[in-house]
Amino acid sequence: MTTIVLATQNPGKIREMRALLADSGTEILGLDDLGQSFTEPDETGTTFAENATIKATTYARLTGHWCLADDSGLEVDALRGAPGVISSHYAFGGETGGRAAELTREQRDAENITRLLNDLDAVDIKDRAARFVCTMVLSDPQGQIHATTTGAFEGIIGLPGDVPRGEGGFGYDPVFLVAPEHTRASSELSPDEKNALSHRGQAVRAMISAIGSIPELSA
Ligand code: ITT
Repeated sequence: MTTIVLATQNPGKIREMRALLADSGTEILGLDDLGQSFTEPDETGTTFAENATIKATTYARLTGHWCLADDSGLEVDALRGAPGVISSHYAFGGETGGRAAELTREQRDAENITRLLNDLDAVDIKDRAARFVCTMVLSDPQGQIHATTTGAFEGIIGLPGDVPRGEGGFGYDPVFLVAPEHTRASSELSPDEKNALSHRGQAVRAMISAIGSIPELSA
């Protein structure tokens, strides 16, 4: 069985991707399973595809394994697509150093949510459409790309007082009300429900189908 390493340092993504890839016919490892620590590559791209490519190819060359990377984020229509590729560090203007580097991931997520709700303060509920998007890239150990897949998950950003809520997921899930009902935040879905609907679930399912036509991985 060929090994695929999940090229992400985000535990929320690892949890979801492991569940989604359980029946992929490949051995799935996280970076943590390799017994060494890795410096995160700079995500200098301006698109999700560019950043997913940077992560997949960098970690593939460093680990010597096939690597699957996820680059994802939240796009809010009223903010002309922001936070977009800087979703993980939105409250810090996209800066990964300085104060952002001293905080935990959970603290950064909380500051990102506060910033988002403030930015949308004057925006009516009917104009709060948003979506999570995801691009996944699969690289071989030499850094050659073999597949790129995408997914999108539609919803709206809830009004302060109604959100944040729920305990599941990560990132912006506590403020993202899932379309078409907009009655539940994605943090209120079970892991299986979120994976069935989400941008990441869609991208992984397309990736499993792509893996099926790569001879080295489907043997
Ligand atoms: P890696 O680069 O190590 O994979 P990261 O968290 O830095 O981890 P990204 O640069 O792709 O990853 O940023 C994705 C951000 O978008 C993530 O930190 C969340 O803020 C947000 N996001 C993506 N998918 C999400 C989801 O399913 N639920 C909630 N927020 C999500």
